[in-house]
Amino acid sequence: MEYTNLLLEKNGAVAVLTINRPKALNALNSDTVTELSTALDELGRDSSVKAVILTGSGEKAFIAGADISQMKDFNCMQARHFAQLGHAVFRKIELMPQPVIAAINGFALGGGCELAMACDIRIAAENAKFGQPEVTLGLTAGFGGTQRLPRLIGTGLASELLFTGDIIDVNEAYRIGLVNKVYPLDTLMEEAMKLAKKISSRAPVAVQLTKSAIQRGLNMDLDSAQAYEAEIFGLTFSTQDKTEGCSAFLEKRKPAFEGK
Ligand code: CO8
Repeated sequence: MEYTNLLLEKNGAVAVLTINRPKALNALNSDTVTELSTALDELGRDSSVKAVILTGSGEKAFIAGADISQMKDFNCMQARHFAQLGHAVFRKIELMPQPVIAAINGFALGGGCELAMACDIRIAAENAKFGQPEVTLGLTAGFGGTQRLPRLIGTGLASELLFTGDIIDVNEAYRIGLVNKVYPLDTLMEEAMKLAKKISSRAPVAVQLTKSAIQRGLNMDLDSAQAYEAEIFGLTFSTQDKTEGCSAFLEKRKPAFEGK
């Protein structure tokens, strides 16, 4: 599939999805969000892909937010539809089988910060900056920021960021747990690839079931979530990968997982 605002490349079992509107600092207009939806469906169906890296084009921005030039003319109904489109597409990231790593190579503001938060893992470059500046535009966060930010960093810190619209640097983002690791910009993609390849080398079914347990479990009470965990734990015992992984350990050799 050809995309206008995205680049989709594959490197072995790792797919790299790049938001490619560098002149607008990769701002998300509705066409880009729609293309993202199609690309996520394509990747989710592709069993050769074991991990995905999501990043932005250029050296300045991951994504500088929703496209303000498009949004400024929205009426209430169009704004609501755009928010709902973002919700549905970002949720696909959480519910697709493969882990998604956000490689944040610059500004991650508004919808950009919200997209990063929908990814399973966030790593960032030293120039990355984060924030939900919607209140400085007379808006609220609309792509899940009011929900995912408190879940990730706690209500107090999230409220401060959402009420002030303050932009924080990568050190603060690391301190509050918004990103896992910080790297020089010129090594960010290499590090993202290393992490994606490490994940891809693990038993694929187990990794995908783990993601499902994390994402589904977050919306359940503890008893239901643990019951779900027990079910998927049991399911791994029907896989060849479990037989191979346990045998390889006992035979003191590296496992050769086939994702079955
Ligand atoms: N939308 C559209 N264009 C953008 C955006 C954006 N979010 N961000 C940057 N651009 C454009 C600029 O207009 C500029 O275009 P041009 O060259 O044609 O003038 C180009 O990108 C480069 O930007 P700057 O010249 O401004 O670059 P600076 O280095 O001076 O500044 C900043 C970089 C600080 C990132 C600055 O561009 C900025 O503040 N951008 C806006 C950040 C922002 O407010 N983001 C939040 C947007 S609102 C949002 O995301 C809501 C999400 C939920 C939507 C819900 C649906 C209704």
